Amino acid sequence: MRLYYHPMSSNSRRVHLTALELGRPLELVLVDLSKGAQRSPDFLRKNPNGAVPVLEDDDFVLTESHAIMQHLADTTPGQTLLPTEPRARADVNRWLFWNAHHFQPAVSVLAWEHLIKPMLGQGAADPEAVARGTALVTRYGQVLDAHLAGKTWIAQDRLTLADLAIAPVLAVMAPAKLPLQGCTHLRAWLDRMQERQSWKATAA
Ligand SMILES: N[C@@H](CCC(=O)N[C@@H](CS)C(=O)NCC(=O)O)C(=O)O
Repeated sequence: MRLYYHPMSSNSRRVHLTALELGRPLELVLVDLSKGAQRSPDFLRKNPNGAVPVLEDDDFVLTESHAIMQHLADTTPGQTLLPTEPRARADVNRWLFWNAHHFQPAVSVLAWEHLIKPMLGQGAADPEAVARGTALVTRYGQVLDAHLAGKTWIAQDRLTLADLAIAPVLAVMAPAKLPLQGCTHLRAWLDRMQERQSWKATAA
């Protein structure tokens, strides 16, 4: 299997983390986002959205990182990252959708203003965007923090795709100035994630 990715992409990282945790070998193909390789005609044929990650599993081409994680789990016999029992699976899925719909877009606002804009030389942070991003990350960060009180993992009392999907979003905690200092349960969980071999192996 081949993964088109970029090492600084949190969307790519959750797929790479999943493959490592599942013991699935991946051929990694760098898509140089800084040079616009995601908009080349060849790449747009794989993903018309012009974004990484893209998985090629023989003749099956799959986009969308959360869907790719699920496909990797579903095609790994004996895996425990994505339950098959419907309620347990739904419990994990709810966090994948929460991440894709609420948390990651909120963090992206601050990552763009504090980290990516300066890297690209696109000027100073916009105070209105920073205020909006700060409010959203605070709101959703507190949801996750409260959920993690007394828990080791996000879902099902074990490591699941929920943990592997959400942790990469928080890799920009300091440079994106995420307002999560008071979220002690969230931070303890992130520390546990950062201890994992898969996390260390995928550090940009
Ligand atoms: N919803 C997509 C988002 C993919 C995405 O936005 N990837 C970013 C990197 S983290 C990208 O390739 N951006 C390139 C661009 O927008 O030009 C997923 O989960 O896979």
